[in-house]
Amino acid sequence: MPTRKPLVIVTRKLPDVIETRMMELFETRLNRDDKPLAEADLTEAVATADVLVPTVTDRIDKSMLAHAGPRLKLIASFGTGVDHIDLATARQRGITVTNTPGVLTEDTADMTMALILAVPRRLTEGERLLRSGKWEGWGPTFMLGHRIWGKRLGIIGMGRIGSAVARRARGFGLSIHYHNRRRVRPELESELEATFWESLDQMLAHVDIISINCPHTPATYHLLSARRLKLIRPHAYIVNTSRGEVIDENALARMLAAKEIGGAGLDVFEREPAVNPKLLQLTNVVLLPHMGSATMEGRVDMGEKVIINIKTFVDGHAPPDRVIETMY
Ligand code: 8YV
Repeated sequence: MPTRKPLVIVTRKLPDVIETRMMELFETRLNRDDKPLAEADLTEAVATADVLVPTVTDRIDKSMLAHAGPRLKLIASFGTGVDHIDLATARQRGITVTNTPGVLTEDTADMTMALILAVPRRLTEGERLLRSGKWEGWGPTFMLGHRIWGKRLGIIGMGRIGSAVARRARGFGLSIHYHNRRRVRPELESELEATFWESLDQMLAHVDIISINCPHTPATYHLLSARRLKLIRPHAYIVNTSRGEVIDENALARMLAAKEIGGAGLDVFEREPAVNPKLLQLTNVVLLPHMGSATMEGRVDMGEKVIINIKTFVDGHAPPDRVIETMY
């Protein structure tokens, strides 16, 4: 790293307090109007920065990294997921990648729990009806949803967020089932009274609510494929606060429309910000615009992490949140 202040290029608007601190510490180029960078502008940023601070909305793939200038040594991503960055190419080009894990766990778990509650209890459907002015008053069989207490929750990906979802879900009377690459520590399993399913197929056929909490990697792309979606019980619900790519969105929309799956709560989509038009027609889905971790506190914590990663790196130390490909 140079002895002058490093040029840090930030691709999106961050909280003011974070931008101010970055300006103090580094030569920082901000994106004040927050328009996602066009490909040419991102290319220019990659070619000139010492440190790039991208977000999930920037595709840093092999062809983008081919434009990396000799100065680019660190990509300090603002976010936990790193599926928008080609990690292997970054490594080959000697570029370190960091992310912001841990600080979004509780917020994302809250939003997951909110969707787990909202879909079976028809929360947004009821709200839409009331706002439309068509509510004619209470009735014994009006707006009946399904009970949450006593149902089985199947968590796909029992990492930090998956475990935080499980802790919340237990308070709502759900029993915890999970599928993960590795079985978790016995202490965690017994704390959560969680049942491990080595076979995802078998777990899918057994649970009432499915929550996706694994990262999107080549191994989890369309993990819920059309074939696997067919294993899910027709009354079951799917909640996804991870990445849209983990589910075959077309197949899901088709099956939801055909009532072959009970409902879905989706905060993420395969081609964001585009949403499969079929999903928009359905009443048995709750759709959110990727806001699982969107709290003021969370965004500031993420920004702090980005700053710490940059500062330690430019001071010649190993940044705390270095992303290693084998972690994914
Ligand atoms: C972030 C997320 O808001 O951190 C992640 O992986 O999905 C989001 O909650 C976004 O990625 C910021 O880049």
